[in-house]
Amino acid sequence: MQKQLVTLAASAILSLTAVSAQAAILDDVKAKGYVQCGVTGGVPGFSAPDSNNVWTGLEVDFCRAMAAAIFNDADAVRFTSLTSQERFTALSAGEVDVLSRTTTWTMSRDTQLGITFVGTMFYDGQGFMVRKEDGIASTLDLSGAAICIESGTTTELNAADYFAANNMEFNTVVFVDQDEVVKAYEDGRCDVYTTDSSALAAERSKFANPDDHIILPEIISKEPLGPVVRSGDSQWFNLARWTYFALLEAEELGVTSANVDEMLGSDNPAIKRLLGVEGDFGTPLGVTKDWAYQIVKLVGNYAETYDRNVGPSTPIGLERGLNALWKDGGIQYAPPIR
Ligand SMILES: N[C@@H](CCC(=O)N[C@@H](CS)C(=O)NCC(=O)O)C(=O)O
Repeated sequence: MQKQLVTLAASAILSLTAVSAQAAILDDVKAKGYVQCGVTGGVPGFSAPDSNNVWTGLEVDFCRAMAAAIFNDADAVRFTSLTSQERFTALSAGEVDVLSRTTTWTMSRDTQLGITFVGTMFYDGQGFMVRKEDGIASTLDLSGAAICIESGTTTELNAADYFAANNMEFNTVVFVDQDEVVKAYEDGRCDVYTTDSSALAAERSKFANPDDHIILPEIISKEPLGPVVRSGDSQWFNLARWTYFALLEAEELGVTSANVDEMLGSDNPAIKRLLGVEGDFGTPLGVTKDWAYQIVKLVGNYAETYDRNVGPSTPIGLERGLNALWKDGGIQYAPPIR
């Protein structure tokens, strides 16, 4: 009997803790008035400060979209630059509310660090860059070459696997900071620079002579990049996850920042639900029913953020590829809002 009481008391404490943990982050964010967003030190197109020190990029837009949903103000975000090595500790320690930083969703990260991946904002894969003048045509020609790599990344692990699997000599030069990696490659201390292929394109766009460098054709890994939150707060997780889905759903339904006001009058029931004209899908997330309207109005849909940050007309120049919506041959897919 006594044992049962103790067990009951323990489970009551546990569920109380779970309830308070559940509401904590959104309440804190509302109280302080902004979302603290963990980003890179600067990867153009993904998260980088522009010439006026304003953060822009696909990953930045995700945080801006969360702020739009919470505050009707996409600028209610502050950014913290984090290296690959420090990013997970910063998130676990509560230094940031969400991490939106070229971060690959892997099983050990998702299950062993007290953090939870929200979704895949960008399907990527690891590639290799070399100097054109070196005449290298394939990653299989890289045995023994000096390879510049950032530490604390999947990049290191994938490259080690790939070289071992192909019986190639693995010779790395490892740095904590991305700028050091790129500088070492530019200074000729390494023959090869390897990272997520989107970031190779982003870095190459910053080089003095981008055409002197080529990205080899092989992609050696899956790098699903997405936002991450602390585990144990389902309200905050749901808000993050449905912010991502709302960006996709808006694209799928043809709702853009330019036409969203007009779309308020649409007869399409899916558009009415997305924009909060019919039903209330915001209150259960802890925000108002026009949460997705605010996201689209203030940030745009997924295609808009993709196109202005990393798309073919930007210096990064990435086709949609896997990141197209499912109905256009890609794998970006949002469950229905209903
Ligand atoms: N996606 C990989 C690599 C992430 C990564 O750190 N990439 C580098 C190259 S793009 C980066 O973002 N560096 C930015 C920085 O260190 O500020 C991972 O999650 O481990």
